[in-house]
Amino acid sequence: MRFDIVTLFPDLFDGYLTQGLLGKAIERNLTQIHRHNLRDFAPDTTHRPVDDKPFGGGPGMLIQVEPTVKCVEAVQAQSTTPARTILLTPQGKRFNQPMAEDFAVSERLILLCGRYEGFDQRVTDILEPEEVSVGDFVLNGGEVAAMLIIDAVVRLIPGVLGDEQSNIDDSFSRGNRLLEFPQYTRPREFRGHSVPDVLLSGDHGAIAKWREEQTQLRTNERRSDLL
Ligand code: 6GU
Repeated sequence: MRFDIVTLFPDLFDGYLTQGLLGKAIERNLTQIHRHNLRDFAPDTTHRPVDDKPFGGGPGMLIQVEPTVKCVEAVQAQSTTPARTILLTPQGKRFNQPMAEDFAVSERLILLCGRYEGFDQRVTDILEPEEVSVGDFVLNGGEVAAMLIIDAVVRLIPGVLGDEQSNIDDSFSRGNRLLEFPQYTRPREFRGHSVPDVLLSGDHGAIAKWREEQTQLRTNERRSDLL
């Protein structure tokens, strides 16, 4: 699966793309992640501005339509596989696990990261991207949202996780939409805090029952909207 990130700050992704699970997935060619600098598509090649003041007035600057549309068209043309285009904006549809699962079955995603007050409306009118938000808060730009989406999607690509089971058990996946039960590892006791006896009992039936109860309890306490 290929991701194309369109951004004014491609270097923001440097560490993110080389570390951990994602770094491994790229090394193993399970995913390809390309970055594209919007500034490369600025019509004025001396100072390469890509933003301007909104018509009608108002605070801040908007990303202009020309470099954005040209950049996305150039990226689309790099492959014969058509890409789904995602525009990251707090005005979008809220990202969640079913959306991640839906993205994970597409071969190519273009992620358009906004900055400033967002994009000229004609970017949406012309490219007809899917507008996606990662939550009810405002970020300085779409880059962190793009990382979040890539993170959630890449781990659903077959072979990325060591244990294929581990994303079936994840909270919010299609198999289990409740919160996860608490887990413990060694030592058995730390500063008077002990591992629950049942987990040391070797009674697999009792362990499964305890975990199920903990899932219900936790979900009820923290996210009763999921029940
Ligand atoms: Cl996708 N972008 C920005 N700038 N802020 C956000 C967001 C996206 N999702 C939630 N807040």
